[in-house]
Amino acid sequence: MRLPSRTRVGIVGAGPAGLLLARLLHRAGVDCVVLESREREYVEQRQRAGILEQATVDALRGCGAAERLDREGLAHDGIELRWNRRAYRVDFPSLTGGRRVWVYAQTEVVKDLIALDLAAGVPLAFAAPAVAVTGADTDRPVVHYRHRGRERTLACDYLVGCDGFHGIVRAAVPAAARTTYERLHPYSWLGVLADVPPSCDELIYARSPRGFALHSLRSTTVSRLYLQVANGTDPEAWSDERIWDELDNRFAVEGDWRLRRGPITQKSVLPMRGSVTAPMRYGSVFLAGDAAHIVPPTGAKGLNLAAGDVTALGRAFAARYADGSDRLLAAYSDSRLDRVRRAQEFSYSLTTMLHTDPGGTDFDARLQVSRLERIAESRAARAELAENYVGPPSD
Ligand code: RFL
Ligand code: PHB
Repeated sequence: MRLPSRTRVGIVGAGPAGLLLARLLHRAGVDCVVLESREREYVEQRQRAGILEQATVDALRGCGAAERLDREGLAHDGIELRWNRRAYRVDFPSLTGGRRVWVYAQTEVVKDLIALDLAAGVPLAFAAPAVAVTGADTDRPVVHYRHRGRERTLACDYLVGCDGFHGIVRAAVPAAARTTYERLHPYSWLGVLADVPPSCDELIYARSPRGFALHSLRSTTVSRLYLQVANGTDPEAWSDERIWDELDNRFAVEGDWRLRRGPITQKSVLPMRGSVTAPMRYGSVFLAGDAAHIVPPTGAKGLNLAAGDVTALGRAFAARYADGSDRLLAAYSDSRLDRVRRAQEFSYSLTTMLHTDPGGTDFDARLQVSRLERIAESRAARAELAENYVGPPSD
């Protein structure tokens, strides 16, 4: 594929944010170019999110990217909370006016979007790392990147950093023009993928004195499980048997529920952090998705926030090129930061309710149990959890 040296919207990063934005822009007739540092195979296999909110599903449907999701995605109407050997189900539709979530892996969203973008002829280059941005404060930002052994440039009207937490676009905004707000939690997740049918119909979030555990799934034959571990944990220090024993212990519940065991095919450790960079716009440069904000994965919000950001940007660029209106572009940062703050608060509150703080005391543990019991007792507390979990209705 020949890559143009100029375009209207330059996009750095072909994760869900960059790929969905490219799809939306293509449908709106706005030229764009996507530069991705990794190979296609790597991007398509990277294990990450599993839960899509209604608004994300609607956004994918709205741009014709949900054909396989509608066939293979699993609609989920609730989650189970566990603590003190007790299980409690939170039902979403009855608490949120009918909303629910979908289990459809990020790997599959990414595969679907790559296939559609390439079939539509969107210039999407893999193994093309952006190395620098110049002219961020002008109306002609330029991305410098490498491709097939050559140094190249892409001049754009607008540049969107969809290059994740470790990307380079955020760093192109002068330090004095941005502020990053951050909270690193004193624990991480050990995430595993196992070739075994899920042991539950719905996700299980468990608080135990030994730490948090989550049972999720990728399909009817593949389970996805997470364990709270100490920061700096080496995944190889955890044998399969130790992982299953620890999961058994943390999910323990009255009654005859059993955790199915099977071969573990992948293990990785991820730190738990909340981070927001504001504003999300500087001159002609915009930040979207993990490039602008990270949430601890407990609330399953990261991918959904990324999709929300680019849905707003797609609309704003469409308006800009249809009738010259900058109104939506001007509103982007403030309106998205409102949403991001809500998701941060929810993710923080779920995280701190369910994880064992290594510096915490019995007092803190009792407060956590009290918060869980309040959810079981009060419809209002359940509705608060459910509304945040399923996310806002699509607009
Ligand atoms: P991504 O997916 O990190 O994509 C960024 C892309 O940019 C590329 N890149 C560059 N390309 C060119 N030049 C450069 N200099 C570049 N630097 C980087 C990278 O290679 C990459 O392809 O960011 P994006 O698109 O904003 O998407 C965000 C989501 O990936 C992320 O928020 C979620 O995965 C978070 N998350 C979850 N979110 C949910 O909504 N629901 C979940 O259930 C959920 N579970 C999770 C998660 C994240 C996890 N991890 C591993 C962090 C579970 C886990 C375990
Ligand atoms: C996942 O399936 O990877 C997953 C599900 C729910 C979360 C986090 C991760 O809260």
